[in-house]
Amino acid sequence: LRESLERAKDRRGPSVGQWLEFPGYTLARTIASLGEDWVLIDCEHGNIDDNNMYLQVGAISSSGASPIVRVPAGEPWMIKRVLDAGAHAIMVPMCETKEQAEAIVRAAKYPSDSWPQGLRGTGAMFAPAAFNQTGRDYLLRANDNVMICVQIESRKALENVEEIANVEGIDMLFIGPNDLASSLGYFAYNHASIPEVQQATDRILRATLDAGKYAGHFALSAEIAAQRYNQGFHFVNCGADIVAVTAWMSTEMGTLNRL
Ligand code: 3PY
Repeated sequence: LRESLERAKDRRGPSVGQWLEFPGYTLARTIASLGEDWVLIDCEHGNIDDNNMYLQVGAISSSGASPIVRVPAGEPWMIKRVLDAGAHAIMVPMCETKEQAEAIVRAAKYPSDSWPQGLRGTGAMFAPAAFNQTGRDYLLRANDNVMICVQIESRKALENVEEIANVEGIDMLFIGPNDLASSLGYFAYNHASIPEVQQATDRILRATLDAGKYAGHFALSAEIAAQRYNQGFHFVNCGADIVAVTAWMSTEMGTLNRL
């Protein structure tokens, strides 16, 4: 994951992924074999329970992509389970203040010399395999290897974005454009055409780059993903399972009805 983000930082191509809303080992394995850098398991909005999250993390890592899990909220117990499953990164929705960002970092770090304030408990039985590491190596290196991404997707987060971006341990800021538009008082799906949302997007991107962090943006097509990469973002999805399945099936049904 980090390699793909560094590639994007050098402007040698985006860090690209796909987004899972459906549960299932087989689905995750199939999608993770398409050659993307990462696959995100959405436990905030997707129909993915704890057991399926564990199965999908294993399926994705064994296919050579990085498993990233979006947790339902920034609760330490949720972060712990996801990291113990072997997630290479966590994405936390609705981070709005520097204090919340600091609490997320504490929850994701083992106590160590460089992170004495870390709160993560030891007991990651499955995570080492997801990194091809021994248990000992995982424990020694997880604080450096596991990445922490927070979503900036509300008016309050926007007001505090410079402070959030500078929190030590936060690796990436990711814009959820639908929630951001909604919180700014607009219809979520119109986000791309609303000047105030785009100005907010520019401010978040600038704060992220100024802090030397990675910037991510949600996208549901290759075209939008490319636009966001060309704008300066590093990390973009270019679809989601439910969007792909419904779009393809309804197009085929429409075509058949016209034949
Ligand atoms: C948003 O667009 O608000 C997101 O968080 C993407 O899922």
